[in-house]
Amino acid sequence: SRNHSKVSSSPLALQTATVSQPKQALPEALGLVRSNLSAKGKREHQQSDTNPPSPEDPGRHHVLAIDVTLSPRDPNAPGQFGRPVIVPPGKEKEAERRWKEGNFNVYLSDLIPVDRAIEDTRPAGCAEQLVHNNLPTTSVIMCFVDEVWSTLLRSVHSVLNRSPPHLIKEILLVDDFSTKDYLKANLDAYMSQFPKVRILHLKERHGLIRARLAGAQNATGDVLTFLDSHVECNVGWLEPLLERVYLNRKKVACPVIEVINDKDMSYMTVDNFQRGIFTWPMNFGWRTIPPDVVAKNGIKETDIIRCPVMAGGLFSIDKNYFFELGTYDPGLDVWGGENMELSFKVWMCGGEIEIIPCSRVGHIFRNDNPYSFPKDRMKTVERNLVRVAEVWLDEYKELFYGHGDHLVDQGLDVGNLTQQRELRKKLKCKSFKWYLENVFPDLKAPIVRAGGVLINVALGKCISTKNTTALLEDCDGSSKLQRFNYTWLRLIKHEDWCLAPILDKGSLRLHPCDNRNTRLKWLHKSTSAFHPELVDHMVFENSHQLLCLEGNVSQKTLKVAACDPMEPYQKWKFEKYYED
Ligand code: UD2
Ligand code: MN
Repeated sequence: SRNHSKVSSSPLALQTATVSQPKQALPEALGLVRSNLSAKGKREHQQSDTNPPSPEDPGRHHVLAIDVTLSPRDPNAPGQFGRPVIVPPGKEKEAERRWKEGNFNVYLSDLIPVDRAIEDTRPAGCAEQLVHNNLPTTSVIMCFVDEVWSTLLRSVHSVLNRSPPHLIKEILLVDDFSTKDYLKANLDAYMSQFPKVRILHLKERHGLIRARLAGAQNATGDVLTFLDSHVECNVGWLEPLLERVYLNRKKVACPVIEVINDKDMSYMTVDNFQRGIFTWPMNFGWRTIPPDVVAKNGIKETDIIRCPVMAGGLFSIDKNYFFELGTYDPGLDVWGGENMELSFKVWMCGGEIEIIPCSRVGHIFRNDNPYSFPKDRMKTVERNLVRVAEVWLDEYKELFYGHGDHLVDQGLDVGNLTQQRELRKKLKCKSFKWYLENVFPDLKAPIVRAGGVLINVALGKCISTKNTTALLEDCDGSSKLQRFNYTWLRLIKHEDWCLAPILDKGSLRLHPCDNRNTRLKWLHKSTSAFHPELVDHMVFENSHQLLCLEGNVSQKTLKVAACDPMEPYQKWKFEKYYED
């Protein structure tokens, strides 16, 4: 049967960074301090007087602590200051029913103010940091499809309320062909009260990647700042990002992504020292820098963290640099993989990706996309990842294919890649090997899964090559003829020759290797996922049956026979396994 191991190769929504207990805000106390401010009538966009005195440096200033919501109209409103909210008695059913509108607690989002205050979660020291006076302006680009009304508004208000106005060239809302009536009827009118907000209505569904490109092409600011449409930007979020881009236009700056709880809408902070990483087959994740490394290197909470990959949704990038890099691969559809693509591209082509701990933006993490995919969801994400792997991973793409099950094996069309490959050449980007050694040395990326001699466990004999055949011999670890590599694409390779399950008078045939030839693919160890009893076997999967490689007792010959979990002569072992 073709019942392969169903290893999900791509989660369909971003997972949360590890979350610690929310800092216990003292809302009352904060409210007090904040009402004091409002007593002076400061409800305009201006620097609050909580800022420390100006530094000596004439070219720089302390990060502006602009927050128009410091003294909210209604301090007792639900969700105010990022507090958790409870669904009122009797409304549970309604809240439950509305969950699916956004795959989070939509009812509560509608209940809390669109301009609520949230706690300043920046680490100590951030407010005292200096940034340049002449920072570049930015276009904030927010793509959305059928976003929940109150959530979309809260995202926009958080930008307007907590950013220095002179740095916001515009807020570009890219409507990726939303279908919801409330958006069609009200969005343009609502946003028309904010001169800086522009709406771009796409004429067909582009998916978030091409929607961002449409935004970028229409942007007039120096820097592009991408945000999801269900976020809340925190105090002082923007300047630290722009400062990095200003210092070096090839830096891509990401805020710490905090958590707007999907159930109670509370604003929660996340653990410090987390890097954006990926594991095979290219799943994005967070990895905390180990405490001893933090201690040994004296890393501070405010220190910038270099990341092998970015989460994808929230970042600032110099506009011209983005276009120099060839933007995203426009062949990527709907959702997924574009964060990998841009991350590899940036690092391998001379840039850097950083998380800036003094910049913090909350995001609603959902367990599933709330919108539909024009084509099959799994196939869409898979196709995107294959495009990335084929253009950027070099020989390491085998690790991508070897982990989990891949639909390309079943004839998935990933489209033309010529332009993307040419772009990489034109930009003279470094190799993926360079990336692994210099940017992500802690990624386990053995190019083969196993290697050395291949022993028949029960017979204690090894496979040896003779011209274009292979047979059993006494093991000799020093003999070149007995060296094999088992690759992630499941080939058993001796140099450029591969073991084929074809017998010729007791010997196995060797064929020129071909990564795409399924007739050369052996399952070993990885079989455990769907046939745990055959884990030590060397399985060849024919169209309708499983065959196993078997050694012949007291002879040098080999055979291919029906798999039998109890048959000791069917058990094989490589000298060395590189998997963990
Ligand atoms: C994460 C990223 C997201 C994107 C994605 C991988 C964060 C916080 N989020 O997933 O930005 O990089 O990984 O692709 O890092 N959208 C459209 N058209 C579509 C689909 C989505 O405009 O066809 C919008 C959507 O409304 C949202 C944004 O794109 O504002 C990102 O989508 P998401 O929130 O479903 O992705 P998320 O956060 O799970
Ligand atoms: Mn999102």
